[in-house]
Amino acid sequence: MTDAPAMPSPEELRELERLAVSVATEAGRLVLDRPGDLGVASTKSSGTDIVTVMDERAQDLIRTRLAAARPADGFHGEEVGGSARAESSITWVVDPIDGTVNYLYDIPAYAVSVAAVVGDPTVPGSWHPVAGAVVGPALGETYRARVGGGAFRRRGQGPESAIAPSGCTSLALSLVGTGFSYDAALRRWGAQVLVETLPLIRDIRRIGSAALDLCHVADGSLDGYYERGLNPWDLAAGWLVATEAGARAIEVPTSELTWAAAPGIAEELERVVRAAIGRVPAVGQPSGSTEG
Ligand code: LIP
Repeated sequence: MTDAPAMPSPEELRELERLAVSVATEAGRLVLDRPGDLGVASTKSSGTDIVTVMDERAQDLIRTRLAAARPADGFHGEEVGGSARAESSITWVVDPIDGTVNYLYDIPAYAVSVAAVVGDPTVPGSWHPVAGAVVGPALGETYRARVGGGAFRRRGQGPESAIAPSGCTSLALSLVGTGFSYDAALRRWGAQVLVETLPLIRDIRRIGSAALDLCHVADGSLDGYYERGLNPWDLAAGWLVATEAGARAIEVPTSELTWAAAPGIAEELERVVRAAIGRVPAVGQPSGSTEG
């Protein structure tokens, strides 16, 4: 890992967090109101990896608001055109609708994820979220966190409260979230890992949004979560919310394997998942060969 990038001042961290909440909340209202065409604008890595018109509109709104507030910052968004190098030390990593398929099917488990990171999010292991927000507009949930500031959730118009992971200490009694790639071969691989893991836990939940999965580990509504093949925009804000809430997680947000868990099961969950990964032949490898 390259030298740790400089950390913003406490005042700047508060400003970054406030801005993340503000733009994610505004984009959440736009997405929830669903003006105009809900249709699929295009597909990306596969026929099921969709971009809705609202993904693009929400990303445009977020990018416009962030550029007006902090013009020197970089931008790294999920949708087309979502990239600009930073002239400051901050890059915004944005998923305008995480859980896009849920959104398309009007299933409420989707979220706007906005994170300010230091380092370069296009270089694995070289970046770190420092402030962020995850807004689930259909769920009425707003999560926020900044480095050293803890993690908070607001439900509807209710009071904001500090959140913490569950007290689960038994993997066999743990409720674990996961997800699967849009790529068919990786989905088959993910299902094989699940076959190895499922008998060892209470049950699995496939919610369909990594950002919400990570926030649900942060507030204890999941005991753990793992997934491979995510992009920085899926996990940047949720990873910070989980770690600031006191969950254990992979030390640097990475798409190789994202995991987060209540402290009481973290070590065991990571060990079990990595062992399952080791037993399942890597995609494209002959059976019997595995990747760690
Ligand atoms: C989604 C992730 C989810 C994963 C889905 C998809 P998107 O992101 O949040 O965890 O399992 O396959 O990648 O594409 O909805 O922004």
